[in-house]
Amino acid sequence: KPRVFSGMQPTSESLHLGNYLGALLQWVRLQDTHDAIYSVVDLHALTVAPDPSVLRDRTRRTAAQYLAAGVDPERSLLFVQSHVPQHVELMWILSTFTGMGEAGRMTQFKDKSAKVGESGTNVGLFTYPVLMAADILLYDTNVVPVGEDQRQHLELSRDLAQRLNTRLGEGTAAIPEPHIVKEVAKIQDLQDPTKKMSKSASSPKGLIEILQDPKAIAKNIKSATTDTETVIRYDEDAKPGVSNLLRIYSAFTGRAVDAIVADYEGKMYGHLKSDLADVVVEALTPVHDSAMEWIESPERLDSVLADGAAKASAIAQVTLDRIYDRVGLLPAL
Ligand code: AQP
Repeated sequence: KPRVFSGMQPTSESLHLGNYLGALLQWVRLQDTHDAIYSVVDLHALTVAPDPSVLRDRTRRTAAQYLAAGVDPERSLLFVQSHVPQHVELMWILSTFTGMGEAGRMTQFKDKSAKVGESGTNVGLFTYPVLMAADILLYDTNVVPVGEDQRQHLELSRDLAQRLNTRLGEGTAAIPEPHIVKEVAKIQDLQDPTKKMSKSASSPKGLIEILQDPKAIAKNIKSATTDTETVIRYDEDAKPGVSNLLRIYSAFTGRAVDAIVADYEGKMYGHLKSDLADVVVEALTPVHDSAMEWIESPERLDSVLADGAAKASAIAQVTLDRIYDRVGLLPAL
């Protein structure tokens, strides 16, 4: 079976709808056809200097949400990145294959460091995509399900894999393919639908969070920014707000956007929002409840994570040994 790998950072109390539709639901689907490995990438989260007292809790909460959404530990490996030390070891090797200019062109680094200014940024934020490449290449990953915002990072992972094969011989690294589902790859902020829904940049009203109170979810949907027209139709440029709501509606119901638009002919934005709020709350309630059960049984959760880390580490060590050997490191006796 082809291998799928992906991860998310434990940088908030709850994942948002972009994380859920753009990534997590794709992870769940790919388990049927792929050998799946999913990680809570806590080392990546250190780049934003999280409060140490909340990071551990958010790491468990993020894993709980993976499980609640349908990542099945019987079929997939689920682990915390810092439990598998090979990620950092491979990252060092890859950093020696990465050009300064190449890393400096990453738009996420440019955007995030521009916000905090050069003195507020850190080297970890700069090398973030190299650690991400290590995450991916360590498992000889074929497919990486992510949202649109990660496309450029994935391109770097592919370039690094190709470079390893050119310099160290074919078969050194597998070349990963992005799995980006166009319709859900960029869920927009409800308040500012020209921007992506984001853990760090969205206002609380711009977000829909999996673990949010259903009333707050409905309220945020009902106060979503639309436009001054009154017609419900799909037009990403002229009507980004309405188009975003239609895409979310379509993702949850499995119905085509055109069919939804036809249903709402002659109706008002308020109708669409109110129905969408019901659809989203109904779909997220079982996920919310299951996540809370996992969060309330940390021993059970930690045992799933320990099992995942042991198995992931065994796979990772094989890749790391191969690459250490090919770059010419002397094996320890
Ligand atoms: N708005 C989005 N629409 C679709 N997919 C999205 N993803 C994130 N936002 C959207 C995808 O969710 C995964 C989360 O990866 P991450 O934890 O590394 O977070 P991120 O990409 O940095 O995005 P966030 O969650 O909104 O955080 P910030 O605020 O830091 O930008 C990835 O697969 C991502 O593509």
